[in-house]
Amino acid sequence: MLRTPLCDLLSIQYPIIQGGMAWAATAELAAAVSEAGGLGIIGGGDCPPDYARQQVLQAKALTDRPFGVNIPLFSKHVESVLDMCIEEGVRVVMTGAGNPAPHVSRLKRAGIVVIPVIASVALAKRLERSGVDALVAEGMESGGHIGDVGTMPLVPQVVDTVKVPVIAAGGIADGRGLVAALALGAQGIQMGTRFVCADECIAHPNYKSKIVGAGDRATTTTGHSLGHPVRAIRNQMTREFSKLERQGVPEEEVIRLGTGRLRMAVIEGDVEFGSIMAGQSCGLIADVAPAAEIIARIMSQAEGCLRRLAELLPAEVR
Ligand code: TUI
Repeated sequence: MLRTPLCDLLSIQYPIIQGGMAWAATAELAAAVSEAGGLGIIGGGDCPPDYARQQVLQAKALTDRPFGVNIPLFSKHVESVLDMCIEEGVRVVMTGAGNPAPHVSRLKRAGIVVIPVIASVALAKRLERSGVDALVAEGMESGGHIGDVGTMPLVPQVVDTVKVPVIAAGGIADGRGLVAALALGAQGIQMGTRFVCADECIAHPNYKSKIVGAGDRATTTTGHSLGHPVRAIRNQMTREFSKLERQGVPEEEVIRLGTGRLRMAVIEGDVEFGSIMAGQSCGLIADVAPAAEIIARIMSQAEGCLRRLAELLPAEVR
């Protein structure tokens, strides 16, 4: 079975990491992905440490395999959630939406594997110096908060810049995407949108249906005027947000419109006025399936894909 050195670093079977989506990536999803041989991640969002601890304890009760916690750095609770991860012996901490350098040495001293999600070569370089174990290079095809470089050019530039393993994210939802990521020099993939459509994900059925029904151009980006572009499936919410941004409405008002909208879509199932954060890979996703089946399909598709690619070589150099 296809393996990379990243699998040894993380003690996992397959080089597949689940994105730490706020609200959607609960202990149940993380444990299912880890049980299936990938690395499950609890999405910390901006939840307080007590809630995050309860999620970690629940994941521990559901699996003996390693799992991680993702903490977006704009959370008010970064310090206390990281303390909780240290106290509970969480194996992997991932970060997003900022520069985690000030936190790396504390996490490393506690024996935690630290894997920031980055969207630029500059931050990759800085974070390698701070001692991180690996990096997720996330292209702007991803859902949620994004950078401005696509996965195809970002991943090989990060791979050429750092020595630590690189994990590709953004636009990947199947085995072809895994093989493409490996071809770019990545040692694994992180997928968010694909795992929102796992049976074990608590996202509202309306949210999952929107992803399954989406085509190649279903997503759009908003938030450029705030310096925080976000990718989501086009709906009444994205249209209103874009309109306010075009009108140059004061920042506080645009932020007020955005607040709480992800929860509205994920938990309440309001897919008109809530924010349906999803990546461009939504066009590739045709069903809701158990996490284990998603992973098994991707691995078998990747192996078939690699075999077909090998056949492109003349027999004498294979
Ligand atoms: O973090 C993400 N994606 C996210 S976080 C999130 S939570 C949210 N909730 C409500 C509204 C908006 C967001 C949803 N999606 N991905 C990782 C990521 N990090 N993408 C881009 C970045 C990034 C961008 C700039 C990382 C660092 C950075 O620069 C920081 C610096 O100081 O250089």
